[in-house]
Amino acid sequence: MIDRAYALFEEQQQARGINLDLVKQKLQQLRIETPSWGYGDSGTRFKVYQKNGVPRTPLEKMEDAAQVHALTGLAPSVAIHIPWDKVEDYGKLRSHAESLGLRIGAVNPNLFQDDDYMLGSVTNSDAIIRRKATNHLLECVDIAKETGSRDISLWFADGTNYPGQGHIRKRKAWMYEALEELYKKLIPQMRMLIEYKSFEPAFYHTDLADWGMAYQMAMKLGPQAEVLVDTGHHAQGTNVEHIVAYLIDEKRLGGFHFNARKYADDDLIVGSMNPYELFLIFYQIISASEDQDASIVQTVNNIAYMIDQSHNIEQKIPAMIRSVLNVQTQFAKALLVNHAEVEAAQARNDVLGAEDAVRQAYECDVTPLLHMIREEQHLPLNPMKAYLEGSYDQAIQVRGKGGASW
Ligand code: PSV
Ligand code: MN
Ligand code: MN
Repeated sequence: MIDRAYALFEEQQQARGINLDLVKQKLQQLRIETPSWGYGDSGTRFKVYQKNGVPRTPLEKMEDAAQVHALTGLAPSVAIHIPWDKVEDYGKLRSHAESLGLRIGAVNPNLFQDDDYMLGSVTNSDAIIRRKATNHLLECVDIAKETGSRDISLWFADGTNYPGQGHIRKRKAWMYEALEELYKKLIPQMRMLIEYKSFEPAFYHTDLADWGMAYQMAMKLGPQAEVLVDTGHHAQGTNVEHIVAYLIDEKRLGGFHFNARKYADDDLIVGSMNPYELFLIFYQIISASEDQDASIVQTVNNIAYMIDQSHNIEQKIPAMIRSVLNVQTQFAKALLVNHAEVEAAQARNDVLGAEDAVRQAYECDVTPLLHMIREEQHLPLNPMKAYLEGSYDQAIQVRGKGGASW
């Protein structure tokens, strides 16, 4: 059945001029990092619902993440958040992850859950608080060395609520000062990824509000600083794939935080609201991966695909499986764009022809392709079903309620 469906799919794609061997090779290389905080209890400012079976420790978060990887083959690394994932011995956390077939990914400092940071962390007008915040950033580099992590992933809640509340230019200088100190502590194989967000928790101004500000900081800092695009951190209607193409071209796109949004930074399951946007992001990335310029290709190869999801009412592990699979589906579809066809249409200024060539790939049903890839890797054809029918969920119920939360 799988073979028959795949044979038909192959025939159809060959007729469209697509080399499926290459597509399969790229699909097999796709890796998505899941966030430790996506496994713990989280919610909105109104309520955090405590779920039964939620991990109680960072070690248990790794165990849950290992399920996602075991069933999908797509998620071999886990981002950690300090101090949410604070442990005595990071070497132990690392070996626990490795014993489960995982590795520890990006280290995320937390500069937003301490009373001292109410008016800013690295941009606070009080030098003592700025020092404390910068020390935390430096501590995260030490942790990354122990966990073997390449990336320090930075998101700052810093901003103000009212005009005049803070000195915007002084805060900009303080932000740079802290980032520069962090940059100097990175070892050569490390990177810092600078995330931006236009609003929330501050509502008048945010110190790193958009990709341009993050990019400018990265440029001033040096080649180990890059921009992280969180898909939920833009104003409604922003063309995120344009930002992606621009940053790749400038060789400063370091990674993503994928999630879905309807209104604001909703942190919903990836691909649940606007899968076409995700497809178009991958279309830009894949098109850049075929560039003649080797440094563009290298930028693309180093992009960290990460999920940043916060579950309020969802079951944690299935929600993560859904996200990871949705990323894979849109990536697979984007691999089916016939770039020569798009370029030919562009060359004749054929607006509708170009749009059609891109959309055609999105409209393909990639199920036979994904089934074949999973079968070849000895994975369940339907990882979600396999999880729901398996015994893991039952086994973790003994953890009870009141597990780790953010
Ligand atoms: C807050 O907006 C946020 O969702 C950022 O996107 C961070 O990456 C994440 O929390 C974890 O700190
Ligand atoms: Mn994020
Ligand atoms: Mn966010």
